[in-house]
Amino acid sequence: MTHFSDQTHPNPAGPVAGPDEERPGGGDGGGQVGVATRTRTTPKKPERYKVLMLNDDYTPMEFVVLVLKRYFRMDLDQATRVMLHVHQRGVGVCGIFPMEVAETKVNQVMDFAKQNQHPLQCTLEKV
Ligand code: TYC
Repeated sequence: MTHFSDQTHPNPAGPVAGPDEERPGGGDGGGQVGVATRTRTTPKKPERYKVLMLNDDYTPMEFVVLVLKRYFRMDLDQATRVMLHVHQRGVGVCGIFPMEVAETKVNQVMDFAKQNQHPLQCTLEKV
C-alpha cells in the first residue's frame, strides 16, 4: 500500500532538493514551494484502524455475510465465521486498514445497510 498524503515521510533517496532549493531565489518569480526537506529520525508508520462490525437483533445473517464478502473480500467460509462470531460475541473485526481506507469501508457498509433498511452498525478503532 502506498501513502502519498504525509509529506514528512522519509525519502529513501535522502533529503529532497528540487530545482528551487538548489538555486536560491530560483524558480519562476522566486516563489517558494512547500517542499519538506526535514528527514525524520523515527519513521512514522501510517496509522492503522480496525473496522469493527456490531451485532444487532434485526439484520439478517445472510446480509452480514454479503457485506463481509463484498466490502472485505472474504470468501463464504470466512464471512460466515466472522458473522457468527459477531452474532455470538457482539462485536468482531472485519479487517485492519490505513485510516482513509477504514473510513471508506465503514461509510460503504453503513450506506449499503441503510439502502436495505437494516440497522447494521460498523465502526473504527485505532489499532
Ligand atoms: N444477530 C443477527 C440475527 O440474529 C445477525 C447479525 C450478525 C447481525 C452480525 C449483525 O453484525 C451482525 N439476525
